[in-house]
Amino acid sequence: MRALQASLLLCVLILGCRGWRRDHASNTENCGCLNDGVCISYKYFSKIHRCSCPENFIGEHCEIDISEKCYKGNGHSYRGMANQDIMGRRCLKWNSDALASKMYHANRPDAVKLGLGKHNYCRNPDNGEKPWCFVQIKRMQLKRECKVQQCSTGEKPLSSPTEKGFQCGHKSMTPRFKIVGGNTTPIENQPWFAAIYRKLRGGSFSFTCGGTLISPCWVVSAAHCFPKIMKKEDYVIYLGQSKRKSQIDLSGDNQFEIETPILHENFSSGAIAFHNDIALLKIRSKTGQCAEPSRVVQTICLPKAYEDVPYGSDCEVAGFGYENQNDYIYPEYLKMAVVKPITYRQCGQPDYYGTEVTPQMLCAAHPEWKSDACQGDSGGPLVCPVDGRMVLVGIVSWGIDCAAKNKPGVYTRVSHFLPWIEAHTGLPGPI
Ligand code: 4AZ
Repeated sequence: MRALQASLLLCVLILGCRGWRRDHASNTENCGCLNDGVCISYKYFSKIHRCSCPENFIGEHCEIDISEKCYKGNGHSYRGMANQDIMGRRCLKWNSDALASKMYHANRPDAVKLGLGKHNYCRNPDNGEKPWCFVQIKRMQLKRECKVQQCSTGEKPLSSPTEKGFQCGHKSMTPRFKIVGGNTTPIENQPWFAAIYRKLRGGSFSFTCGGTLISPCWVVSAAHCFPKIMKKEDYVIYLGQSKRKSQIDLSGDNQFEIETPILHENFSSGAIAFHNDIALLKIRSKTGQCAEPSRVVQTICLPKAYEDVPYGSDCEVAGFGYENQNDYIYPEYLKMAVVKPITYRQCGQPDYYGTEVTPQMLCAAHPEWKSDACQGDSGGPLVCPVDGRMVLVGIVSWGIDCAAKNKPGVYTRVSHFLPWIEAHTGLPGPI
């Protein structure tokens, strides 16, 4: 390192750098220049390399973008130069000795990939909510969110959390045939599905409800899955699993705990219905990270506020719920069924649910009452296709029996809770 600096100084002072030559072929091996930076070596000392950066980029690897004034999505790819926390405190350099014992610092093997280096610019290496940095507060180095704006993205068709690497509503695999009755499905076909387990009195865990990943750090579920007597420590959430867990593995991949549970403040139970049956769960892994995208983990798109999919759309409900109403064990593998949303008017008929159903709810059923959500599917997703992507239209909430004539499944109508979701997660509105 020192030799390189000395030679650069020599070059600048004596030779005016005319001795540097482009060295395209060895770019990746020798320099690792990013953003179209070109690896150059000094012709008299050909083992000495550096990156020559295009306009707007600086840094050893041209990794810093001086023109990036705001961050996109959750800022995982932000490479700008904001360097203060929201209180205006100066960020510590990622290579400072004080951060050596932290999880994120400039000496990690993947530091360049994460945007960490010999600088104090805000980054989001853990794929959290927004760029952050460490600041010195008394004798501690604490992680703090940064003073940096999210880029405004203008009007796009869906509210789609587009955090780096996630492509909401896209499946990595679609079954070749259309599933009509309920059927077993690999998680790749429902990669937003979250399985929620609850601690039993003996200390073991048992499957309790479904949920849906709406952004790297947030799962949405039903409020009735979280009785007041339970603590957040009593739950474990898994993403990316086709098979229901009969035991919780401690080192589990894609295993999350609840950092913050937010139950709707007006949640209540009626005679048979649940009202405002929605909960947001901020998730984090044992190492403090949010979800990472993969073939088996994907976010779902959110609908636009108060906008519905057409009645009669082929929507999908997924879960580990009972296969028949009188069952007493949950299936081993994830299942899904195709159901169609029906109008509030029809669902409110006296032979359906009468006045129990409200406009904050959405009913959906199989036209011949052959498939439905059932006990244990609560909290899970009802997703429908919109412009080639899947959108979260409902959250499994309640119903009389399962697949019974004139008794559709009833779902929390997500489009009516979009302002509530935005207010509590800070997720961007329709983008
Ligand atoms: C339940 O108990 C439940 N058929 C969820 C959905 C339906 C019935 C029961 C809809 O979790």
